[in-house]
Amino acid sequence: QQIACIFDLDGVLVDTAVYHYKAWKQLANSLGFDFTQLQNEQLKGVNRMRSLEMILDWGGMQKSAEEKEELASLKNSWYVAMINKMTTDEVLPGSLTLLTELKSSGIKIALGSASKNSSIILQRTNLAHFFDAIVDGNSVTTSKPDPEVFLKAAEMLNTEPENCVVFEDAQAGVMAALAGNMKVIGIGDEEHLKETHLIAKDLSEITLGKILALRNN
Ligand code: G16
Ligand code: MG
Repeated sequence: QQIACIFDLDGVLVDTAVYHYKAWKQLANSLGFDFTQLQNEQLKGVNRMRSLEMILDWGGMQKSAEEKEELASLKNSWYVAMINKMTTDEVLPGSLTLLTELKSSGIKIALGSASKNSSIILQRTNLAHFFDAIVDGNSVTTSKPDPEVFLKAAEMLNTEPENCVVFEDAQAGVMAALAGNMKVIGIGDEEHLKETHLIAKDLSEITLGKILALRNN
C-alpha cells in the first residue's frame, strides 16, 4: 500500500502560532493575568475551547459556559482579524517544495488541523489546491491528543492508519498521531517533541526519500 501524508497546519505549513499566542495573551491580560511562553507550548494543537479552559485554569478563574463562549469568540475575532491579513510569505520554509514533490509523485495529501479557520488560512496562503482531503476543527468532535482528526483524514484518503505519516509541531498532535497508530515527523524544537519517529527543524529538511525510509522501521 502506498504511503499518505497528513499535515498539521499551524506551526507546520504556516506560522499562525504567533497570532494565536498574541490573541490568547490579549484575552488573559484583559482578565488581569498573564501566562508564559512555556505554558503557550501546551496550547499548540489544542482546540479553541479546550485552550480557553486551560488558560482560565492558569489564571485561577472560573467562568460559566455562556461566558466561555463569549471569551472564545472574542479571542477568535482578534485572531481572524490577524489571519485575514496573511500573505503567501507566511508559508513556512520547505512547505511548497515538499508539497509539490509529494503531489507530483502521486502521494495523497490531507490536512489534519484543530483549527476552525483552516479554510481562510489555506486560501490566503494559496495552499488549498494541494489537498486531497481536509479535516479540521469543523469536522471533528474531539481535540488532539485524541486521534479522531487523523483517523478521519486516513479514512477520507481511503487508506489505513499504518500507511500514514503525520507532520506535527505540537506535543498534543504527536500524541494524537501515535494513538492513531501512525508514523509521526516532529517539526520544530526537539525539547517539545518527544516520541516522534523523526525530527526536523522545518519541512526544508524533509524529502520523499526520508518519508519512505520511515516505513521500514
Ligand atoms: C491550531 C492551533 C491551536 C488552536 C487550534 C484551534 O491547531 O495549534 O493553538 O487553538 O488550531 O484553532 P481555531 O481557534 O482557529 O479553531 P493545528 O492543529 O492546526 O496546529
Ligand atoms: Mg500545529
